[in-house]
Amino acid sequence: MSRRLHCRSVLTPEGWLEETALVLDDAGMIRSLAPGPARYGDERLAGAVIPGMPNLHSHGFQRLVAGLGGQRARGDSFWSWRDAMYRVAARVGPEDLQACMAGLYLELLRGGYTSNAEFHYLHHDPAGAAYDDPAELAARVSAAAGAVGVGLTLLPVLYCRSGFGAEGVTEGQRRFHNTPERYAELLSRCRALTGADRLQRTGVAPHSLRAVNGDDLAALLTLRDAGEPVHIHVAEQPAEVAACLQHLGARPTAWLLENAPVDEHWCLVHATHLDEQELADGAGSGAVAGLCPTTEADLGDGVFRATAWLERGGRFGVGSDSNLRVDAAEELRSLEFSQRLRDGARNLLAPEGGGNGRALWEAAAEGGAQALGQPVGRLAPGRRADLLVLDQDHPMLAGLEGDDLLHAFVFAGDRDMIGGAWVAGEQRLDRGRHPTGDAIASAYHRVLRALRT
Ligand code: NGQ
Ligand code: ZN
Repeated sequence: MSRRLHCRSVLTPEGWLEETALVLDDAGMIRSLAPGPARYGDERLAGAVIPGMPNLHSHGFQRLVAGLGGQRARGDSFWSWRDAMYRVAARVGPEDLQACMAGLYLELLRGGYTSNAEFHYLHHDPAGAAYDDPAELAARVSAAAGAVGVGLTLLPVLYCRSGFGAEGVTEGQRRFHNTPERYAELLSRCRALTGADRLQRTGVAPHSLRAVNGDDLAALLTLRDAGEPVHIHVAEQPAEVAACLQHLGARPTAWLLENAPVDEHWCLVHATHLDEQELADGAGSGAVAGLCPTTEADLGDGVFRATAWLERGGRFGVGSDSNLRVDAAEELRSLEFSQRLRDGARNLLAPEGGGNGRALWEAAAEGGAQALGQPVGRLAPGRRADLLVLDQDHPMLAGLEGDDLLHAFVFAGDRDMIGGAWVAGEQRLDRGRHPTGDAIASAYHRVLRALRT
C-alpha cells in the first residue's frame, strides 16, 4: 500500500517543486516524488512544504531552569549558571522527567523540530544511587518521544570526572556519574528501548574532555556499535580550552582530531573556540558542528566561526541545548546574526546568489540528520516524511513563494507560521494542536510549577 501527500509547493534537493506528491510506504518513508495534480484520496498539503528540522542537541530537564536566574550577582558566568542548573537537576524524579520531556518535545515540535538528539546524563537517583533499572530515566526520555510521536536519537552520556585531571565527581554531579563498565549496561538497555520504536535509535556521548579522560573515551568507543553516532561537547568556554592545553598539551578540538577517530558519525557540540588548524581539520573530518546559538549566547560562550567553517566545507546543524528557546528558525537566525554583528555585513551564510533562509534551513536539516543518524533532513526518496507545512495565509508569508517565503519564515518568523507537522508521514500537529496535546500540557504545567523555584 502506498499513500500520497500532495504538496502545492515542496522544497526538495532539486529545488522547489509545484504540484508534486510524496509517495510513501507504510513506514512513512518516501518512495518517490510524483509530479502532477492531486488525485482522489491524496492527503493535501496546502502550504509550502519543507523538511522538519532535526534538533541535534538537547538537555530536556534544563527546560526547568529556562528564564530563571536573572538576579545579577558578582561573577555570573557559565559556571555559576551550571551550579544553579545542578540544583534543579538534583530534584527531578522519573515521573517529573517524563512529563517535562513530553511537554518539551511538543513545544519543540511546534517550533519546527520533528526529531531530537537527547544528550541524556541524568542516570541515578538524587543521592547518586543506581535505580534498579540503569535506564530508568533514559526510558522516560524514550517514552516521552514516543508519546509525542517525534524521532529520537537517545545519547546516554558517559560522565566520569569533575574536570581535567580529577578522579571522581562532585556532589552535584552524582546523578551523572558512571564508570565505563556501568555505562555498558546502560547503553545496551538504551539500545533495547530505542530498538522497539522505528523513529528511535541510540548513539554514544562522552560528555566532554573535562568529564571523560583519554582512557574513559577509549573504553567508551570499544562499546560503540559501528555506525552509531558519537556526540561530545567541545571547546565551549575559554577556561575549558586553557585547562585542556595545560593537561593534555593541546586544545580540545585539536586533541580530539588527533586522538579519536572523528569522522562523519561525530557531532562536535559547540566547537566555539577553534584556531585555523582546528577549523581546517574539523571541517575536513566530515563531523557536524553542533551549534546551539541561543544557549551559547545565553551562557556567554563566544561566537562560532561559521563563515570560516563553511568556507572550508564544514557541516553544521542546530540544537536547542538548554531549551531556553525552542524554535528552530530562531537558532538559525541567531547564528546568522552573530556573524553579521561580528563582520558588519549581511547574508553571510548563504552561497553567492542563494537565499539566506533557505541555505541555513537546508544545511542545518541535512547536518542535523547526519548527526542524529536518521534518514531525515530532505524530502527525497529513501528519506522519512518528516516535514512542516508553512501557512501561506499567515500575513507575513502572504504573497511570498519559494526562497523568499522560507527566508521570511527564518528571519521574520514565528511558530504560528507552521500550519502543520508530519513525522514519518503521520500528522502530529494541526495549527499547533497535537492529538494528545492537552494531557501532555497539563502534566507539563504541573511539573513546571512544582520544580521551577
Ligand atoms: C551540560 N551544557 O552538560 O548540560 C552543559 C553544562 C557542562 C552546556 N555546555 C555542563 N551548554 O558543560 O559541564
Ligand atoms: Zn550540552
